[in-house]
Amino acid sequence: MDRLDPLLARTLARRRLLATGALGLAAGGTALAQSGKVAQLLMAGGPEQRPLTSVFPGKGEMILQRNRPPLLETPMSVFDQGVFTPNDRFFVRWHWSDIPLDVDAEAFRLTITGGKQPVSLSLPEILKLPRISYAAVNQCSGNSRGLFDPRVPGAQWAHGAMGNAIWEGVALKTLLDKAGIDPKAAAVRFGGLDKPLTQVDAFEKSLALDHAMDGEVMVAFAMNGEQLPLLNGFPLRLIVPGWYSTYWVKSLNHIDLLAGKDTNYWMAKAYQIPDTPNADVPPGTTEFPKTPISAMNVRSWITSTEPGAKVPIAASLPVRGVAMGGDTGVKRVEVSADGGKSWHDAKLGPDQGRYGFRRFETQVAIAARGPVRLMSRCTSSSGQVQPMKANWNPGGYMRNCVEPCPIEIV
Ligand SMILES: Nc1nc2c(c(=O)[nH]1)N[C@H]1C(S)=C(S)[C@@H](COP(=O)(O)O)O[C@H]1N2
Ligand SMILES: [Mo]
Repeated sequence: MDRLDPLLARTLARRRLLATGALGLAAGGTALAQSGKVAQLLMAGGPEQRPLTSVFPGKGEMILQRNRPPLLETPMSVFDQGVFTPNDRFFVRWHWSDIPLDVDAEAFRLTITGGKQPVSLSLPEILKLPRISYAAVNQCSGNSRGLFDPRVPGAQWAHGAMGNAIWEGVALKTLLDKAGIDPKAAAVRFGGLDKPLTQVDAFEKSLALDHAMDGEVMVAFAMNGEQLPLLNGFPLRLIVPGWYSTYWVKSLNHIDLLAGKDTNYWMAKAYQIPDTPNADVPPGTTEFPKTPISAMNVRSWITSTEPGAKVPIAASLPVRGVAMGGDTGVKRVEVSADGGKSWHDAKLGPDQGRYGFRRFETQVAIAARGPVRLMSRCTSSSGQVQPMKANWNPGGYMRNCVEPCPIEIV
């Protein structure tokens, strides 16, 4: 028996997933019942509060950044609990408010146009194809944007617009081979069930043909062994391992092979970064050569302690966290307890593959009561090291500097 048969059964049973009222949409998107609990986030100007919410279907307690369309951030403490981010705590981001609130899994079709022949596949047909699976970090291009100084417009995320999961699905190549690649094809465009409310371009992204055909880019139907939560793209989403999640199109239902470059807004105008090392330009700069955002960079975060925490004095303090190499693995993580003057190597957790998180842990010695600046610094398998100085660009993209975690020993 196929081990994902229960998944198929659940997928097909899942016709109406969300009631509109549950998303607060019927009430105009404002009347979300709140618990009154707040999260304290360290942003560029100092600590800021955000409401915590548990009212979104399929989601546990999340930091509410915006409710229509939902922008839900994962609290950092979730990353301390394991290397994989549970589906019900995984962050959520949509651009347009007309998002799928229910999906008829039986009627659903994934179409491919622009190939030698048109393809239309039902979910049971897709679930019968050969599968691939790997761990990969899904990180928003603007993760940590709220730390940009000077501040920039856009979703004011702290560090929780990311998550690591085991994705399972069909290699995009397998699907494109079914369509047959026209020799003139240059790019592949992906779109989902969500729609803009006005006459503007739908959220569609594309990849160069050779990237789309690399055998790793995946059309996923499962996340951590379960069907995708509706808010994370049920029933299918694109996985582009090592690249920012702007390319990871959710509720994917159409794929188009294009003869030329994609000129739609989301490829040609949005998500452009400075074509400079680490997308860095002097603060305030607006004119620079641009290029579409692509691969992620090396990062790490301390998850065992929140910034601002008051920690009772002891001989040593355990420090844990998660690290990622970008589009390569993690080679090394160092930890500092003196604001970056001295560093020592942390112990790395099991290697989950080049695209996933890797946990690290160590103990730091505590000499006396008072303020301590904890830091972690990751080196990727390709030798990229997190810089001490933050990058800056007007889109608030690709932050990856060493993040200080100031605490107080009491
Ligand atoms: N269909 C669709 N897919 C989308 C988006 C969207 O607006 N619509 N947003 C993208 C962006 S910018 C991000 S950060 C991720 C967020 O994925 P998640 O909500 O599963 O965490 O979805 C990506 N895929
Ligand atoms: Mo994003």
